[in-house]
Amino acid sequence: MSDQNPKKVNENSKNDQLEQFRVDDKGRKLTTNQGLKVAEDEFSLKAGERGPTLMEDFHFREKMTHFDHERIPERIVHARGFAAHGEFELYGSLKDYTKANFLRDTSKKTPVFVRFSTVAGSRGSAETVRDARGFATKFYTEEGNYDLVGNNIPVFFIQDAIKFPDLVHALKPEPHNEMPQAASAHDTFWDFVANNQESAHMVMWAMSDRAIPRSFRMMEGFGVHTFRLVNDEGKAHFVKFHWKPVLGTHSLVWDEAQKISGKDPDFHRRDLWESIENGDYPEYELGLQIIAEEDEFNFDFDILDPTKLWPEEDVPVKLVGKMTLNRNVDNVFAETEQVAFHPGHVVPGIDFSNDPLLQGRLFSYTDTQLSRLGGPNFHELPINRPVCPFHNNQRDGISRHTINKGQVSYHKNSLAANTPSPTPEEEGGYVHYQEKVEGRKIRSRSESFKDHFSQATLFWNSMSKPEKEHLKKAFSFELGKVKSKSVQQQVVDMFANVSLELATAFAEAIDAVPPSGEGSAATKASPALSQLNTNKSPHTRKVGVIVGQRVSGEVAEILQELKSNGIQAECISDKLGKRIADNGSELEVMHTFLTASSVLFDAIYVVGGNSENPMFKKEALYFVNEAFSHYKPIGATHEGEEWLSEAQIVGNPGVISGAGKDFVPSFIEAISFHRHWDRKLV
Ligand code: HDE
Repeated sequence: MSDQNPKKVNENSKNDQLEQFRVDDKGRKLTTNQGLKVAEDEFSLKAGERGPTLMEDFHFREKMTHFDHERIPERIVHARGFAAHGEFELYGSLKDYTKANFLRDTSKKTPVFVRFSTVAGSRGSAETVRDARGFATKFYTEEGNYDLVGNNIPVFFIQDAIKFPDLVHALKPEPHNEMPQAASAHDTFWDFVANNQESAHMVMWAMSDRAIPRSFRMMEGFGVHTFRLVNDEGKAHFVKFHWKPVLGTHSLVWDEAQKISGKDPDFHRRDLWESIENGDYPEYELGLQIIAEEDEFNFDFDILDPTKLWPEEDVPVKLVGKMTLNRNVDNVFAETEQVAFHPGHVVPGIDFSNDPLLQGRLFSYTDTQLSRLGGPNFHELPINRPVCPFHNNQRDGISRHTINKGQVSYHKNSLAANTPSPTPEEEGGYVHYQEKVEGRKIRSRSESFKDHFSQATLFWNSMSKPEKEHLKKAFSFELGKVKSKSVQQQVVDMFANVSLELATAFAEAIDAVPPSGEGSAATKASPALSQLNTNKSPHTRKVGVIVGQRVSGEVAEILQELKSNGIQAECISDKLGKRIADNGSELEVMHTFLTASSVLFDAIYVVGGNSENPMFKKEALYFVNEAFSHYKPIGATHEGEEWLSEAQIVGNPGVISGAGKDFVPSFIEAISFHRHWDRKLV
């Protein structure tokens, strides 16, 4: 939790810049876009009261034309996204590794804008679908914008960018009937997987709990590719970027995720928005894994291969700074939708590697913005402008904002004393790392990219028992939706190379021929990959409190205690309104059984206390049983205690019942564990 006060945020230079574009229309006169005051806005100009509308009606045409174009083409991938502003602070100077100013000057707070997204779904799709999440950060540095355009999964499906259109065509809804929306559980995706086996490792991640995060605030971010950091002496190191959420990495369970898609399709954006509004600012630490250039070939994988991660036990993650998201956007379209990220937006001291996926991305992002944002001037949109000045000889084009003065728009020139002029490297001009490159022009893949299964098995070996069970179920679900028997069988046979146990389990579930052969003999594991080893904290967790018409004063005290531990307790009942506890304190019921659902909370606390409504207990027990089946912490006091006994769940892990001084600490501890997997479901 950050204690940043809002005043400091207002001092942020990006915010000052955006302020110039903010307009409040409230209380103003209605005008056309040319500033003409409008006398009538309800009737179009017609030839007679019952006559046709006239071409001359410039106001109608301006208003309607604008409306017709209020949607721009959505992003072809990552269409559904949500963003927030914040700042980045460095723990210590990284000058030994990089020239980048924002990574060496600890006195600086760099403004950032972060957009989280799903990949496959369209802009209106639900947020808790099974998918990778985009985690794109724009750092507005004094040396220009630096974009770290990452995902919440550290590897990718393919090794070469030329395959990206194929991957996305296979993943997106099938073209003949545009189904299914925001889902990989269909024939073309799995056909792609089986026939492009480099996807094995990322498929393991996509079928794991990582693909159904509890919150944007509780997921890791990864730059995926290997990049370079370059220092003042021109020495380079290979680097991988990580974001580590301070609250830990936590996920939903699949049944819950599916239900949330209906109950609250905006679940992730609501969570981010409300946390920031409440002052519970999401925080992520920036981590670097660094490999010296001389060690490039000392690994059993190619460090340029984006289907490979660097196990954290072999190459430790050095935490170098912290990002805090502390301000919601003013307007989703102007900021979140129009922001344009690009992995090629770098600053001196950050450079690329020859990862063939990264190389292709360096072309794609500008190209896609040209059609998505309508032309070459999208860098002038307020959210995309750097905070430092920018000058060059680029001119004109659709929606140009800048009014470039003067007669000269070419380099070199004498009429403007050869300005704008290049900056030498020593003074901060960007110079590409002078890597030696040699080779024939060929289309092929290096031998060192051909091992597709070792790290998929490493991932499997690193999972805890419940995580392995979730993987088996996810594969069984996804392939259970595939219609082609041949594709199902190909996938079983492919994943037998990763784990015989996994492939056998889902082969059985989908009635495919069980895999034969030995399976993988690899035993290496990386404990850092299991979410069971993540940070645990009760902070910002949401508890649904089921209360009736009568509430004991003790309950009000318990809720107060939960709140003072950073937990959000929200009351649910059969009717909205205030409840006066028997000690005189007041509770506000914010949700009813109709508007709330157990899946929207991290934990349930049942108090009870309603004898008049015969359905009350039934509704309360529905919440309890559902939360129990999703392994959530459940607390009960007063009448709720009896109800838990009736539900026969008392004594299970994470089920805390009985008023008394131990209740609150035990319940908080249970909440901090997130889920209680060693529970026997009845
Ligand atoms: Fe992207 N990707 N991508 N991608 N990507 C886009 O750019 C692309 C890849 C990522 O919130 C597009 O502005 C290619 C990896 C994020 O605005 C497009 C390849 C990673 C976002 C594009 C990849 C990403 C995008 C669509 C394979 C993680 C959303 C709209 C070579 C490291 C950014 C846009 C936002 C968006 C191309 C693979 C992350 C089409 C060709 C790997 C987070 O340009």
